[in-house]
Amino acid sequence: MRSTLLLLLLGMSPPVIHAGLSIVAVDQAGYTTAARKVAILAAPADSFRVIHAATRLTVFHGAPRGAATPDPATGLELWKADFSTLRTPGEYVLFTSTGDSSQHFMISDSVYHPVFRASLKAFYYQRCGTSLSPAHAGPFGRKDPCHLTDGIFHSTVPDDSIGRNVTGGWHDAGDYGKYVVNAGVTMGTLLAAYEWFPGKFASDALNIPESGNGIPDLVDEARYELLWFLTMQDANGGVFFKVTHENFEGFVRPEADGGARHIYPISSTATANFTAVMARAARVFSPIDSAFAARCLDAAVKGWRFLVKNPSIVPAGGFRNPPGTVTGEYGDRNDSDERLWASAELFLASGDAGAHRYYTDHYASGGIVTSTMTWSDLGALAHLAYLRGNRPGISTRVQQEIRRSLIVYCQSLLQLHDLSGFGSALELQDYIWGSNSQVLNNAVLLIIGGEEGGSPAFLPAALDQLHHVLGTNAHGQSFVTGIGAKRTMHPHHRPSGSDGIVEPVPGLISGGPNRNVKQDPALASRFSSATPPALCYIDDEASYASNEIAINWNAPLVFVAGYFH
Ligand code: G3I
Ligand code: 9MR
Ligand code: ZN
Repeated sequence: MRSTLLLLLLGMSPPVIHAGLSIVAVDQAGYTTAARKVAILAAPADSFRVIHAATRLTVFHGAPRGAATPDPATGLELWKADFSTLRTPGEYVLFTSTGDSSQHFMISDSVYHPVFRASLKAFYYQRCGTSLSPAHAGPFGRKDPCHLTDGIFHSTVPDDSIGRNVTGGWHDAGDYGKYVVNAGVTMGTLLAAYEWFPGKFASDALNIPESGNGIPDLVDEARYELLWFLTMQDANGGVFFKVTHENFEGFVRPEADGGARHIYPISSTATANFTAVMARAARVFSPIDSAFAARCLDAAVKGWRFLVKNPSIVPAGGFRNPPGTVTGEYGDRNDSDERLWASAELFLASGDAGAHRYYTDHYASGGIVTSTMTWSDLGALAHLAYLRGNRPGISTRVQQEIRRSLIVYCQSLLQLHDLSGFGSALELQDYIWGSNSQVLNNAVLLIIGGEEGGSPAFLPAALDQLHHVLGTNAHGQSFVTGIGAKRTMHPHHRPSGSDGIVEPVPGLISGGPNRNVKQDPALASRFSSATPPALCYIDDEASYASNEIAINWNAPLVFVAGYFH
């Protein structure tokens, strides 16, 4: 709301939405020297030139290749300008013979370093229950801690009328709520990145309060969330669903957001996500802080016991908001994928035979890797954990089956990628709320598929997913705040909308195109069900269904940018 006001005051018109005309879309963070480099043009041109930004010298000259048919996701006719053989580091612009030009971009082997750093640092900015000092947060800091009474006095949990201290953790998204279910997939992804590729995620210099303590900042940042997780577990091992107001708060500073925040009842999806995360955390922390690792494992074991004792979904039918509450529901009527994930992680952390049996009894029901992970579908994370795990007693036969299934699934992603004008491995129906996270989670699968001996085309296709969210898309926009010349400027993010600073908090990724345009009024006023799905996006703070940010969307960005940096 703040940014719209600014524009009005300056007498400027609101941002024009890109109909896809005359765009020259590039990855605005840039390209590593050896990588494939392809700009996408939405208008025909006989030739294109890449120009060195400073010297204005033409360093590459080529002819675009046209697509035979319009791109289904955008309805656009598209052309590819391939300049892969340009490998000299520098800053460039691409011009077409018709006079269109790209945003500036870099070629260098460190282009994803800022993306990785910013996307991980973004979690620090999401911290709740603390102040953010100017030394670490610059202009995006706050003197006073927020939400210090979370859960202490108010509770919707029966028999828990005195409440409990559930301060800390990260704000979920553009709102200030804290939801265990969504934090589950987030933490699973972040800790997986570290567990599988520790060398790539070892930076201890992101300028968070813990930087320089000898522990990778990713692990320190994860611990901040884990400490909150621990507060959310009841004595019976079950885990409370969320901590929020009854209604979404206004666009106010976090520290100005007073009033009651409630703890909502225990759910089995929350408990299973918690169990999986705690088990993985136990493994990650074991060489770093064995006492903390033991605490995590103990919590995971209690969580698993609760699940074993309650074999059907809790509450019956899945968690629903009680009357009067409208905050995020993360509605999920099926907790079997969460249970599967918990079983795999607990077995890998402790060797628990019951958990192992649960995994091996259930892993193949309905196929193995059949979907990409989301907050509601943890199947892929369960299988990847088992595949990448090692523990005495692990079944190499099951691992081999998972590997084969993953590679088949990645082949289907590769096909989607090849059919897509802008290289995203999405089907038309995948352009839903948070679609950019689907793009990046597909990249995570392609990375692991590539690492596990799949096609040599998997890794370049994974990198194309990163290019897609960093600018090679129908909006010619980097969806990551602070990255790229034309980038998300008006995310649905309360801290960014209430700090009086033009630049939003950096390192956050927009949800992205959402074909269900009735899901917010800003989308509905611009688009209809006839709009091609990938066009249904607007960089407007009002558009929570296409331009909010969320921790579970940032986590795969950290994974993918960190992998390629
Ligand atoms: O899965 C179905 C798919 O089968 C169907 O074809 C498609 C067509 O409508 O819908 C899919 O469901 C979507 C679901 O997300 C799947 O992820 C729903 O339409 C969509 O409404 C739902 O959106 C969720 C949104 O909350 C509203 O409930 C987002 O995933 C979720 O990320 C978002 O989370 C919010 C929290 O509630 C509150 N905090 C902010 C956060 C981010 O916006
Ligand atoms: O701001 C809320 C956002 O974080 C949620 O994802 C979204 C989910 O429905 O809801 C947003 O809140 C809006 C509410 O739903 C309707 N009134 C306007 C609110 C945005 O300011
Ligand atoms: Zn807070």
